[in-house]
Amino acid sequence: MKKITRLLLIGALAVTAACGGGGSGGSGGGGGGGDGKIVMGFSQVGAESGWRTANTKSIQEAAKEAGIELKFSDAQQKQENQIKAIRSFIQQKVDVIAFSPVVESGWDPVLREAKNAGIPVILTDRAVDSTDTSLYRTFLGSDFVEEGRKAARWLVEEFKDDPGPVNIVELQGTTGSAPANDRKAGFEEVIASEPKFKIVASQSGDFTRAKGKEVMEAFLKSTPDIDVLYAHNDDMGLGAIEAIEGAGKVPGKDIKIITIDAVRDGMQALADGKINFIVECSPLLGPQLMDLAKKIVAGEEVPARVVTEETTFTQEQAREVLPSRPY
Ligand code: GZL
Repeated sequence: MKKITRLLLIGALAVTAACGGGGSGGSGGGGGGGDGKIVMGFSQVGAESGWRTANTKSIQEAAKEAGIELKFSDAQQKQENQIKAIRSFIQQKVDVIAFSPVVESGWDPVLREAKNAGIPVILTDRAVDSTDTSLYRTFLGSDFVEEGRKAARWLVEEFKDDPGPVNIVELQGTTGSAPANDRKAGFEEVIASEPKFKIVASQSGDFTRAKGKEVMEAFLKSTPDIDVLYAHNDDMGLGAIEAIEGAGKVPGKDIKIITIDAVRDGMQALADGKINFIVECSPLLGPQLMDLAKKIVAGEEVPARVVTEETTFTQEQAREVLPSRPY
């Protein structure tokens, strides 16, 4: 009789261990924090732009609101710092890891380490090019290809009565990043059907105002007859405006400018007529990210892809919405 009792007891203990809630390593259930709180390790790209600042604020405020303990790391736009941070989160046995990958490639080894540690990973803002989609649970962020298409569709309409050639210079985002690759692809896909549009120069401005100004100064020296600037974010466009004015030209008139993001400074320049069109890319991902994290830690299914809603702005629309813009 004793033997049967012992076997039943062992079986019961084994079942409890397998279904045990929470605890570190995101095995579902509660959180890893001592007080049952979910602990999230977040690796942020850096602080390179107004968009990034707004994104960081959204994540930090949403974590507080959701009662999630946030371990936040700023990678200063270096992939090796993000990999170090993710390894540190694994060591600390957080319940869930979220990050915005600064570039698309080179993530499989560290994501496999997180998977082997039983810690779920959420991609937010930018994607990775891993073919093994089991390495992360979901990707929350914009459709950058569509953002590039929206920019080009406005350009085609704006220049529909112009026989061309229409000479375009392009300030690309961070080399190798998903937004830079995809915004370029979407834009080129749409102008491909209109041979009058020519990208006569294209270079990375690393999503920063300073670099955008520097590269635009070089474009203005080396490239005659620039009709349009397509900048992958507002910050590079704002830096380019300084260069254009420094060259004695009028931004928004001598050179039409299209940017992406719609942060406050960009919207102000749009309202002032220095930018002609902005495609919105929402940084306010915090609340959705925390909701996804809670569901994943609780063992619930989540969609593999969550696309953020966003729109576009003309100069007139910018003047209307500026007073109520949250960032
Ligand atoms: C887009 C984001 C980009 C922004 C830039 O989701 O990754 O990075 O467009 C930011 O402003 O630097």
